[in-house]
Amino acid sequence: MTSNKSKNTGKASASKTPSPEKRTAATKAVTSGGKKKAASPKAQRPKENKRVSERSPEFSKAARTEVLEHNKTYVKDPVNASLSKEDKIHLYREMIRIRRFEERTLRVYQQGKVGGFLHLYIGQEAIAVACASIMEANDHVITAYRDHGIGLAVGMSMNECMAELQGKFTGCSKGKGGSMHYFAPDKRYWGGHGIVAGQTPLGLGLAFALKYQEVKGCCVCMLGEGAVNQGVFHESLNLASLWRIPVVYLIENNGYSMGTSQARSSAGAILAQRAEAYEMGWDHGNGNSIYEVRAKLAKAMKDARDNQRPSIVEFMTYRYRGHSMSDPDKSYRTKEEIENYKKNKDPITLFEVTLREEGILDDEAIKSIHADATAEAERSAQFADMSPFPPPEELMTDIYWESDHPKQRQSKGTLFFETL
Ligand SMILES: Cc1ncc(C[n+]2csc(CCOP(=O)(O)OP(=O)(O)O)c2C)c(N)n1
Ligand SMILES: [Mg+2]
Repeated sequence: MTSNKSKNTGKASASKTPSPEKRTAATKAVTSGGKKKAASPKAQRPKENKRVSERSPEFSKAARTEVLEHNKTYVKDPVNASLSKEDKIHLYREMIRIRRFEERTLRVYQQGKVGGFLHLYIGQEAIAVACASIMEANDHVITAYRDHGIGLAVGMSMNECMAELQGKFTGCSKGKGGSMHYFAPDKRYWGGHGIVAGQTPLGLGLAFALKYQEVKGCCVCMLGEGAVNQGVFHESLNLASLWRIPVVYLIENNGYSMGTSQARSSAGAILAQRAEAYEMGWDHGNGNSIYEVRAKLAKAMKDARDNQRPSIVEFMTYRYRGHSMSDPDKSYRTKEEIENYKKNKDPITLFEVTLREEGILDDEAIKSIHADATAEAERSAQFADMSPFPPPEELMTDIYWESDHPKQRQSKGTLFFETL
């Protein structure tokens, strides 16, 4: 086992960032603490919502000026300066694909075809797409249950994702995982985990394996801001720093853990700063700006790969929909707050404005990208409808008691070391 006690230099990789935006969350008591017995997702299913597109038609002038000014800095970062016109269109397309997919899953859920929960990623697309776009050949990624966005971004097909949601055999986990358990080991994507912060020691383990095998790479471990107070996260940070494990903890700070705002649950404004306690690097930025996420995350990942320096990078973002489909989303935040994000900070609109300004996108191209993504999502819903459920004997496969030893293995899954 490799142990390395030399110290990281703390804030070295942190850039000067403004205080996180003050969120105007309503502070009224919420029900997510567990007093009310959770009704089944089906029972709480909201009525069919006709307006499924989250795309805001108007984008304020002030917001437009702000984003163009903001991106002037980040477009020059080497990781962005090297992007071709096609690369940029690809990033834009991937964000649209995620949004259209999520909107389609919402309808599928409302039609009663999804068992269990459904946590939508709408509003957070820039982070997943940025992350996948800078992963190198030996980099890995793992996340929590809000896992559709990164799944599509690393290259999973809408078909296998949509089928998984509906418990179909053609799904990525043969219909046995559902929304919270997307996996694509061939793409070095390790899921899809329902226990808050449960993925944080696993991400550490993936990164440790890289170090142990002397493979140059890193693991990006995504987590919500609600996971930072879990003990296991701190145990993971401790070992990451002590053994210099190439892991990057990427906090997607959408302001809420279920119905609890950050202000009500966590001490300190910038959560990534907690890295200092472990002598790790940290950074903080705007998660709605894909250029900024790419610039800051690329730096952290490079530091992990090249110098075995783990870090925490936190990006401020927002989810437009409730925590999950069973969240009526009425008691803990205001409609105005949600509208403000859609209207002025939407990651897709921000990038669209930027790419128009750069002369890369025009009305026609935008229209066709949207139409393609909508059609692809529609096809995936049809694919899932036509797919079979797993046969009963599948109940006894892919379960924990199966040996992982190469000679005794019964499962057909992919093990981590086989991907190296
Ligand atoms: C250990 C544990 N405690 C509680 C829960 C219930 N729970 C599910 S999601 C969630 C909120 C997490 O919020 P955050 O980490 O901010 O992620 P987000 O949903 O915003 O993406 C909670 C408390 C759980 N799944 N696991
Ligand atoms: Mg959150």
